[in-house]
Amino acid sequence: MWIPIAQRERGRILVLFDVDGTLTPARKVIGDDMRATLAALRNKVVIGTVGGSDMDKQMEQLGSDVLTNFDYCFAENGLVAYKNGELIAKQSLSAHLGDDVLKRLINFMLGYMAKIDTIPVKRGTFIEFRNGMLNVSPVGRNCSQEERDAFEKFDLEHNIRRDFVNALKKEFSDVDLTYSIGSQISFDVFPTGWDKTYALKHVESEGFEEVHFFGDKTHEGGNDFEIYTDSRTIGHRVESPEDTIRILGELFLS
Ligand code: M1P
Repeated sequence: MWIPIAQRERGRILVLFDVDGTLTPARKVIGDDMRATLAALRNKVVIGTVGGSDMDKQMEQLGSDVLTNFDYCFAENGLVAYKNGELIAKQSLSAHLGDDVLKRLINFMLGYMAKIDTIPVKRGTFIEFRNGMLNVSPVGRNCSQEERDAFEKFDLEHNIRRDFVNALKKEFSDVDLTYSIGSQISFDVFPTGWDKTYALKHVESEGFEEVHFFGDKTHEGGNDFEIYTDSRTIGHRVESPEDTIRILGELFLS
């Protein structure tokens, strides 16, 4: 059982975490060391997730008890937001963009992907329609772990995702969209401003004295960049979940 926020030693401090590459290896499950570190941390400060993925994937990776193990869970960059296990906000991409724009976008993406012939394999689920974003994967989201790793390597050499994003930017210069290459096989597309800083809207009125953010994709174009460089956060760049544990130890647990 965790200590109520008011009784935590440093309960005016909020520590937010990216998921893939920060709390877990990309798309894999959380380790026992990280679980124990977060449980100890939660006795001192307030903790939350800010993932690019949807809530189902946070549950797969962080456990079905994720909503009770974190004070805040922000999925899809905070477009879906939970506080103390309760849903507090949900954004809608279709309401924001309108179906005409969405259809144009999806038709273009499917057409573009149909013409990519260089990648070694294609599987299924090329576009995942989420509450607040489209997640687009040229290899297909239901590829195996081996195919996922192979695509990432291939993409590093051949820039499939970078070229795809450039084509989208050109074709949809009239729509204010942001394209974010988050992890291994896909990129996210969402209205500009709906990046991870969106999650900060939900904590602004809570009066935290410090908001820390831990992430691995903090370079420009990475999906942690905006929140990591935001003036409202103290950003920590990590190389891996082990690195996150090390920095937490130094800052909060020693
Ligand atoms: O959390 C980072 C990214 O994780 C997944 O990326 P990929 O499947 O390409 O490894 C996706 O869920 C993506 O939306 C998310 O940004």
